[in-house]
Amino acid sequence: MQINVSKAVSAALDANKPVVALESTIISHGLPRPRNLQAAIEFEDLVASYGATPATIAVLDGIAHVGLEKNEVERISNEDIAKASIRDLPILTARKGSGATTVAATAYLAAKAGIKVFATGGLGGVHRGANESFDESADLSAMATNPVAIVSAGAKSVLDLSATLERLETLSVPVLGYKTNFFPSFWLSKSDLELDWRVENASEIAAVYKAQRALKQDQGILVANPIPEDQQWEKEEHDRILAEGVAAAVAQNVTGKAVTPFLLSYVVEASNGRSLEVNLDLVRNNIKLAAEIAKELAA
Ligand code: PSU
Ligand code: MN
Repeated sequence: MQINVSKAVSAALDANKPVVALESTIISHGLPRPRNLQAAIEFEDLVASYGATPATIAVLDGIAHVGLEKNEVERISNEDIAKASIRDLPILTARKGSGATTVAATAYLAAKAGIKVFATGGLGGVHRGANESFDESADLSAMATNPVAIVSAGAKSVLDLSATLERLETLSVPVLGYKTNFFPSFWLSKSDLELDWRVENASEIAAVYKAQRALKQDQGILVANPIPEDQQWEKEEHDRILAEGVAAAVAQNVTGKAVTPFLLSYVVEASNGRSLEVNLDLVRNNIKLAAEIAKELAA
């Protein structure tokens, strides 16, 4: 597949300056219009404000773009484009189609372009009821094969977080709790799942990343970065609306790649936008840490 690295991103990579990858599925399928365009621009500006170059990644007309121009950011926000995981990339290439890349596809393309750090909202994972549905995000297997540090507020609490951590263990993906001993639960700062490893700063994370390369391992790192407690969603409302959303997905027979966008938009509506504000805040929080890690790795 042809990968077009934007001028700004390739200049930064050539000069060994910090670069942070951003995904496009969250823009096209995770956030409602027209708020999504505003968010896409804000995320890029935030990366830049922390001294790194943003590289939003998407597939446009069969070509993978690493770093988007302004009109391309508008395209992923306003056009109805497919949600694209790794397995969709060859199909979009053959058909000259467009796709918003998931965490999995973004990590894959970032790694190909030589980008080491990626900020998202929440990683995909094992869905509740996966013992019957087999619904496990390709984000997990992608983390096992792409050497990118992904900064995420844990995984979405609509998932089976315990099973998600078990799979990450099987896949040999290190999970580092940033200033926490517990796996964050996306809109909530913590779950009751304890992590093996806690780190206090970006330089510790960069050291693990470098050690992984020295060991010639193919895995990335999941940096579990909790939203600050005073910004999290109120637990009672969170638990109630999530249970409703999961039940609605089952009742309406939502399956496959439609599940995550369905649940996200369900909770945004049911919470009158409260979950959306928390979602945006946790991405902002992840971008800050990702930029710090990218700067450590470029130093
Ligand atoms: N995190 C967010 N919003 C999102 C997603 C993650 O804050 O929309 C997206 C990511 O692109 C992730 C995808 O890769 O949800 C997971 O989808 P699935 O469960 O179908 O693999
Ligand atoms: Mn799935």
